[in-house]
Amino acid sequence: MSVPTSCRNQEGVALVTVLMIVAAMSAVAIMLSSAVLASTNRAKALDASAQADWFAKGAGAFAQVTVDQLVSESGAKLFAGMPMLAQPMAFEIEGGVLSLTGREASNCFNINSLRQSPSPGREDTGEEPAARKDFIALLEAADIDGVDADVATATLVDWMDADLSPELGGAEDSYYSSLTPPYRTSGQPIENLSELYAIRYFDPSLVEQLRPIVCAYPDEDQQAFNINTLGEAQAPLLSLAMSGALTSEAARDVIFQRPQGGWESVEDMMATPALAQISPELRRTDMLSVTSSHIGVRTIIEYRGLRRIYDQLLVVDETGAVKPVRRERKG
Ligand SMILES: [Ca+2]
Repeated sequence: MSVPTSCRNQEGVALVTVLMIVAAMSAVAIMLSSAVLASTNRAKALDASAQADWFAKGAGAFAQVTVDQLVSESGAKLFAGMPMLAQPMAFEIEGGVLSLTGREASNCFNINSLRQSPSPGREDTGEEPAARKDFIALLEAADIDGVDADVATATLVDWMDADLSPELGGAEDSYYSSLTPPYRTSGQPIENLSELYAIRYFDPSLVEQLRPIVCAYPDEDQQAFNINTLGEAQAPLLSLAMSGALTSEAARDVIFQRPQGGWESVEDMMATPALAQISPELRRTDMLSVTSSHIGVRTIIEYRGLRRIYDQLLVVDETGAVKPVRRERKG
């Protein structure tokens, strides 16, 4: 017995409908599984990120304890090539690796010292502040191309001072507000060297040349330089401490000839022929030391596909205690 044509047509329609429902259900199932997968990956990434933050906190505390131990064992007499400064300390963690690298951070001119009032500790005599004279001398010793040391210093002072009257050659809000986009001076100490890019005349070339010899610390004091960790790029600092009587090139030679393990004392270093011939009143030995007051630690955490970089600045106070003063995420 043959099936009527209308029945066959109805079966065909039902089959197509079923196929369409199956196709739609499959599409929904695929969408749901993609959404679940994306949400699982996101949850995993968030979990890894939270865990990396905990590792960073732990590493920060560990770095402080390690530096504290290093300082108490050595009396803060850090020298170039000592283990913590020469190579990173790496630790395997479940799912990754964590490394800590120490860095001498005392060997730099603290540009926030330019905020000091004239002749610190004395009455304002109208004299140019000592820190400003030093910064001008440093820029000259560093022989930075195409920069007028007086103008660059005046502009930097104007950026940080609270008033709105420009120094000779400097720049205040009246200059920055004419730029596109306009902005204003901070009137505050420099927080990070990258802020220098915003200041008139401080182009990337100048900032890069300054990086090895300047820093921006929360206090306005100038710390002594550690003669046993000075790098050759920091030779202008030694030239400054010798009141310019030693050229940066000659200072580089002195640093290059430093004995293994460093000098015992600043006096020992002064016995070096190149320094011994400099008149004693030009040798500002109070700017030099065999100990470190500022130590930086970089922590790199590589964990489940994440990479985190943190920089920490630790200060050794007069009692020898190590205190964290700044911590920033670099990447
Ligand atoms: Ca000013």
